[in-house]
Amino acid sequence: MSIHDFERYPLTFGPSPVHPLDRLTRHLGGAQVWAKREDCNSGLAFGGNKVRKLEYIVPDVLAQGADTLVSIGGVQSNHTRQVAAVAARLGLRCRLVQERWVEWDDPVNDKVGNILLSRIMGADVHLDPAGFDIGIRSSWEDALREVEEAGGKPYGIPAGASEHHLGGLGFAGWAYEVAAQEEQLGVFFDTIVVCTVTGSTHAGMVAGFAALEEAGGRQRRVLGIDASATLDKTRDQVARIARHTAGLIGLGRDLSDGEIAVLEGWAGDLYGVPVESTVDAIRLSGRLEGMILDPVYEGKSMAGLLDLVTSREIEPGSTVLYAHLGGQPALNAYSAVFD
Ligand code: 1AC
Repeated sequence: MSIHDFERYPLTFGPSPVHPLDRLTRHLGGAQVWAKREDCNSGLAFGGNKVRKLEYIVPDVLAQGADTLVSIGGVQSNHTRQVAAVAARLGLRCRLVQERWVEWDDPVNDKVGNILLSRIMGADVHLDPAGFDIGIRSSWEDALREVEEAGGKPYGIPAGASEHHLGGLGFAGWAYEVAAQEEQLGVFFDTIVVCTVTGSTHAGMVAGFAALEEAGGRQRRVLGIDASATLDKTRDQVARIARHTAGLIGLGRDLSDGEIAVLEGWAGDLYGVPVESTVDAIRLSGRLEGMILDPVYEGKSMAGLLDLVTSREIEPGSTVLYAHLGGQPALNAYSAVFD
C-alpha cells in the first residue's frame, strides 16, 4: 500500500500555497523561511489542517452510510469547526462536544470565532465543563450513544481526527504535495516546523516524509513544537500515530524515536493560554508579513521557529517550511491580549 492507494474525497482547492517569508527571513538574518498555508486550503469555513485529514476520512463516512458526524474539541476548537463545515458540505448532521479545555474568561469565548461558525453551519453544539485532555473522552462517547438512541447513524471523529485510524493520512499526503511543490519551485525544505497537540498532523508528516526518503528522496527533519503543555501525552500520541500511519502507507521499516521530535519550550504552562513569546510571534508575523497567526497553535509554533532560527539551532544555510495550520478564527476570543 502507498498513500496513493487511499481514496481521497476532495474538500480542498488543491495544493495549498507555498511562499517565501522574505521580510521575516531578513529580520531574522539566518535560515530562509517559507510558509505552506493550510489557512487558505479550502472554501470550507476558512479551511485548515483538519479539512485535509477529513479528505481521507469522508470516503469511510460515506461507505458506512452515516448521517451524523460526531466530534469533540475545546470551546474554540478549529477541528470541530472544520467537521461542521464538512458535514454541511455533505448534507449530514453534526453533533459537537465543546469541552472547557482552556480556562479563558473572555466574556465572548463561547460565542465568537470557531464556535460561532459551527453554529452558523447548523451544528448541534453542546458545551461540556470537562478540562483539557487529548485522549478519547467519555463526553464524546456519550454523544455518539445519544445520536444512536435518537435513531441516527453516528460517525465518530475524535479530537483533531488524531485517534482516528485514518487520521494521519492527510499529512502523509501533505509530504508528497510538498515534494511536488519543491520540484516546481526549485527549492528543498530541509526543516519543517509544525505545531503539535493531538498529534496526527505532525505524525502524518513524519510518516509521509519517511516514505519519500525510503523511495530515494533527500533526508530532512520535521520539528513538532508542542502547544499542549502535556508533553508526555503528546509525544506518546505522535509516536503511536506516526508508526501506525507509516504502516498504513507501506513504510518498510520502523520509525526511530529520533525521527519523532516534539520540542518543548513555547507552550507556556497551559494549553490555549498565550505567553509573551506567543504574542510577540503573532505581532511580528502580522507586522512583517501580513500573516495572521493564532494564540493557541500558530503563535506558539512560530515562537519556536523564531528562537530556533535566531539561536542558529536551525542553521543559517537551512531552508525552513513553516506549516500554517489555520487556527485564526479563535483570535476573536483573545482580543484583550492585543489591547
Ligand atoms: C486540538 C485538535 C485541535 C482542535 O482544533 O480542536 N487542534
